[in-house]
Amino acid sequence: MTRRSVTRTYPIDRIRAEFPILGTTMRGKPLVYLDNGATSLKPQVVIDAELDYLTRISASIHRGVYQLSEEATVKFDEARASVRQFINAGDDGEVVFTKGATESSNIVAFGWGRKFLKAGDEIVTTELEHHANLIPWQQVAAATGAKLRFVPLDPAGRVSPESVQSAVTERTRLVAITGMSNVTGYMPPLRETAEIAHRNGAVIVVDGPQLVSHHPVDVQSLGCDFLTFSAHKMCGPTGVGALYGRRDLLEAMDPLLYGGDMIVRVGKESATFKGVPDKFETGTPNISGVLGFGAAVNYLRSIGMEAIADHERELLAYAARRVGEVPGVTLYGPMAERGVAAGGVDPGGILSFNLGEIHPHDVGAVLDGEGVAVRTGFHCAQPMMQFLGVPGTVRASFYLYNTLEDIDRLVNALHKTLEVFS
Ligand code: C6P
Repeated sequence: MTRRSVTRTYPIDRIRAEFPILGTTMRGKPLVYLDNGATSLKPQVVIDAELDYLTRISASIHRGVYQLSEEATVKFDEARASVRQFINAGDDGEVVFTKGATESSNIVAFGWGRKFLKAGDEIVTTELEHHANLIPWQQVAAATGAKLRFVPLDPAGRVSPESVQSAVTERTRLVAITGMSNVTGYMPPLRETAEIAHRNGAVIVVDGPQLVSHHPVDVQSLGCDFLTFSAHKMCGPTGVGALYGRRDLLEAMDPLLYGGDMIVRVGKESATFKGVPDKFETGTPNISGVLGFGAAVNYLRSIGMEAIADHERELLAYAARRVGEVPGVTLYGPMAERGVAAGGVDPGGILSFNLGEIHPHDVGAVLDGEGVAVRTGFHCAQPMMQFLGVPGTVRASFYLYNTLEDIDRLVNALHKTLEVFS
């Protein structure tokens, strides 16, 4: 079937055919998957990469002198190079494999924050943050005596270079900010924020799982010092992700975990450690996951992140218009202004809304019955819910394989919800 593609050149039918799960049903209806903010679907090439390791290689990395172990090590290193290229990091040592963005944030918080912050220092962050980029900083503040300061948001939940500047002082040592809100899809002005942080002698940590999976990211041109992201939100497996860190910063940090494979020499009383990234990767890693991660970034690059971002931009504009027309709908964030975002920044492919007084979970349950998967609730971002003044929202989040028909199915299901609750 040929779908109404948003642009004539975007190969939507081919892309959809590459995701086996899109041929399946949910509650007896063809699946409409709009929960990409939580996790993405996996294309066959990623499944194959994991399967190949599990069926044909299976050996551990860095340890064996035999062929299978050598092959595992080579493929593991190739995956790191692919991830480095994907974000344009300077060298492979700046890419640390982790369990995901949450672990990446904690490595920075404990390895950098706990080591270098002290009483009187300030950590600047925002109410936009996912808990993964807030709670570690709360913990660091409590342990070191550093203070958290929040960048003021405008009524649509945006920050500006001026509002960032107003929160940053000469005591600011670190700015921790999302690359893209998982609630509204809003993307803060990162380059300007990095410049302000650096002008004041602070480092910047960008919480990137939503940004990196949906938009081209170049860590060098953005000027970010740390970037966290997760494979599973970008067509890769769960349980694996990455921390990008500037080499000099990573070298100065302490690891979060200690054990095998990170050491140079171990005596009875002390040990010396390898350099980056090895000192952060103790223990046997998620090898099949890392190989799947490498396949995922190569797959995304083969389509092109610009093309994916354009596709989602069109889907979002259509969704904001169609969902916004459903009686009783309230949209949140920049899309509440129908896509007209401040500072020339378009929001990413996320639409958060409520349907009259109907509880988001009730909306989600009716949508589920119609074969439409969305996320409902507070999205691990309670301060953002407090800012919006709601306990939760319904969130439709789009990705490379979604279509205008998916949005039509969402809208029909919302009308059905209104009927059910009338
Ligand atoms: N957001 C969502 O439905 P992990 O779980 O470690 O892969 O990613 C954590 C994380 C950090 N930052 C942002 C902006 C995120 O969106 C997430 C994960 C999912 O919105 C699960 S709560």
